[in-house]
Amino acid sequence: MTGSWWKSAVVYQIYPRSFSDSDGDGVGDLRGIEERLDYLSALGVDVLWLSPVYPSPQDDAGYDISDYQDIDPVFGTLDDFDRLLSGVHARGMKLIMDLVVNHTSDEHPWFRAKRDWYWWRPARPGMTPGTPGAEPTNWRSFFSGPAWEYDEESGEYYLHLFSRKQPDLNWENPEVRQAIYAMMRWWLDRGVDGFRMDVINMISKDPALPDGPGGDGSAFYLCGPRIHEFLQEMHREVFAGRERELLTVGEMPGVTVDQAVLFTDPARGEVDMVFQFEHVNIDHGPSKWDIKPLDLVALKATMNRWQAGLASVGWNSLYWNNHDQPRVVSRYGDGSPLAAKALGTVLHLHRGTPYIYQGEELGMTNAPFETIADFRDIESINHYAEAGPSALPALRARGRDNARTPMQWDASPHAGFTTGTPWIAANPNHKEINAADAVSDPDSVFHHYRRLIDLRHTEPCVVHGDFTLLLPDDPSVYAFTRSYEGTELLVMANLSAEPAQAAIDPAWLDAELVLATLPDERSTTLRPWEARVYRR
Ligand code: ISL
Repeated sequence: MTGSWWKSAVVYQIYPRSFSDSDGDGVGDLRGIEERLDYLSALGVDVLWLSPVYPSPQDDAGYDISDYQDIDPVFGTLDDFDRLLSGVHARGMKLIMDLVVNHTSDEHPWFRAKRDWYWWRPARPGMTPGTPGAEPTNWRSFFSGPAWEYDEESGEYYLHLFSRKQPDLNWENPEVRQAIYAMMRWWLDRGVDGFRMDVINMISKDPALPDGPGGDGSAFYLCGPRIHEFLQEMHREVFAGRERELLTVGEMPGVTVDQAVLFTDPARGEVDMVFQFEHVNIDHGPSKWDIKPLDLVALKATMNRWQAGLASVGWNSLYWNNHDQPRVVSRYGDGSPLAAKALGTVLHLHRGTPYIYQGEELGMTNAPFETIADFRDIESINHYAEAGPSALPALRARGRDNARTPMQWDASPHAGFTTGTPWIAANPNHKEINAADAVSDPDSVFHHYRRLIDLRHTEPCVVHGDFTLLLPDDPSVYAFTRSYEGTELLVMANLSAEPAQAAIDPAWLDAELVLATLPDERSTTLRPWEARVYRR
């Protein structure tokens, strides 16, 4: 909204539960975030995105909201929020909120008072309500089991694409939409700078709610019939005419490039950018637990398709990590600081707005979960209940809790996150990987990320340059150029543990080496996990 200021911005995602605990109750909070603002400002990020801090039974770690216009006591108060927001603004940063309006908590007062704001359906004809298989459709929930919960009292079922404590709102009802727009205006009037919109491409459903193949109803709720109409209405009702610089980013599982062009075409007034999922879905089968090794050629191909598809209209968001994904340095890297730098370099030099997830700038890794008792996430716990102990290797590799262990501030107990007992154990590697050490070491992942952010702020080619993928079939080297008004950048990274010969024009070795993760050897051979950026 208002120009395209966000094209040169870098966004930092905070997962408040796990960021910084000021009061020793083991859960991060708003005052904890406030105490860390100078760290974020030193990193150089422009925008902070807060995962949900609203009152919530915390069934899905805050993505089940029971009051949209308050703060959960575990995180603080509205006064704490206002103080945090002014601290963010005082440092020249912005703050966006998580907007979770595909569903509420079943403990939101709306769920009892406003039955027709949700999706209710009778049992399948001829079946006894409440018995297995009698659900209105065969849809499966993202968190295992059917997407329908039986309600004894009314004898009907309600739809929940996520947990049974997250009933889906019925956006067909105009009262629902107006209530949400009013709530969004309330936050903007309070001073927030925009929203990250949770599963926003699921708000329009085919009202017939037909059965889907194998229980997959996604054809009837992903980018449904009225999705563009709803987002355009939201834009008019909430954002249009506001003079401030705002940011909207829609989380959209299953979105295609063609749809993303429509969602992000500024002329259509929908959202500024979307989170797509192709690049984080390529290392598994139809189920996220069916894990496969990374195919780098396929990763480059999908990234390239998104770069090309949004080159002239629309805009990309760029991310490796968030609170739902395992840590990229463990997933697409080998867990080392060098791999963290290489992956960061590749991502940040694409065209689009980069998102950093807390701890990514330290090279934080997946966690050494041993038994199911080490996990906290409903998705992992439900999957284990359904699939049994054989699910553990996949949970360890891909479980969302990998992203949710405490932010590693220092080498002290619990990584300096809390003086109490953390709600989930800190990764023992905080003795080696932590912010205190990283900030004082000019060669750290942290300082590399700081330089990447600085390059975006100072080199227009990073923001605006055309993107050309090189060596698409090379299984180890990720290389591309960017070009803008006579400036050309070459990015090349060896995303493997073996030396790799980069088949690029050796004349590039005479260009200015803008960023490098290893000492300059003026060679087209890249050392394991080495990354370089040249400019000419
Ligand atoms: O995490 C996922 C992969 O298992 C996704 O399916 C994820 O559930 C999906 O991306 C939607 O995520 C968002 O909505 C969920 C919430 O649990 C996630 O944390 C949130 O990012 C429901 O609100």
